[in-house]
Amino acid sequence: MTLKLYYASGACSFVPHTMLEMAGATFEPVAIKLHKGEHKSPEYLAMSPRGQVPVLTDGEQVITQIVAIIAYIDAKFPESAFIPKDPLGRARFVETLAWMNNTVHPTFTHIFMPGKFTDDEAAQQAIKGHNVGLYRKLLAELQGLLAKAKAAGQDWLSGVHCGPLDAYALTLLRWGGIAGINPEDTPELWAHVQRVAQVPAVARVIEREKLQLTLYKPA
Ligand SMILES: N[C@@H](CCC(=O)N[C@@H](CS)C(=O)NCC(=O)O)C(=O)O
Repeated sequence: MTLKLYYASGACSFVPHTMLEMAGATFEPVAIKLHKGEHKSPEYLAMSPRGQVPVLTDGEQVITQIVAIIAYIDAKFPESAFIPKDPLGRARFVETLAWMNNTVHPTFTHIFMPGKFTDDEAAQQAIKGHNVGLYRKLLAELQGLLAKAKAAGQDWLSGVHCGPLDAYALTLLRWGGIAGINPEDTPELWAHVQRVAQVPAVARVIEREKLQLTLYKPA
């Protein structure tokens, strides 16, 4: 069965994209241009009615939602040990992943796509401004989680090696730059992200997606 990953450059799909590269999986990366609305095309919606990336297909099976895709790739490539096996390590991994996916990520959606939440343009500006403040605090919290991991002797957020939580951290910090947040405001997190970017499998995805690590432009 052929694995296909539908991804958009710089989007949250970066996380499973790096996992597939780290696992040395044979897969077809399919680029979707969100700015051109390719995720809302009839063909794409017929495949995945939620109209978002990432989507992983394995033969006839269509899997959406980062959390489910991460769990699937982990189970398919057990030798990559993406998710810790011990009960507490596993719970801590899912705890951070869930928080990234259900709290930090949607906060950025309010900044990047405020039109999803209201048609009122003035309200969109207010939503955006308010969420930039929240996002700044969440990045500081993420830096705190990294410090905690390091204090516990872990070099990576994901555990003993670079993994999905580290790729998600890179994505979230990069998005901070789009929101006008200087990565230097969270220097330990920024240093970590630069280290994540040098992991060969991650570097290959950065190249394929043609990403700049920071999009921050001083005002
Ligand atoms: N809850 C979804 C969120 C996916 C998501 O927000 N994807 C974004 C890119 S980062 C997207 O496709 N946005 C386009 C849209 O929602 O119209 C998941 O975990 O996979």
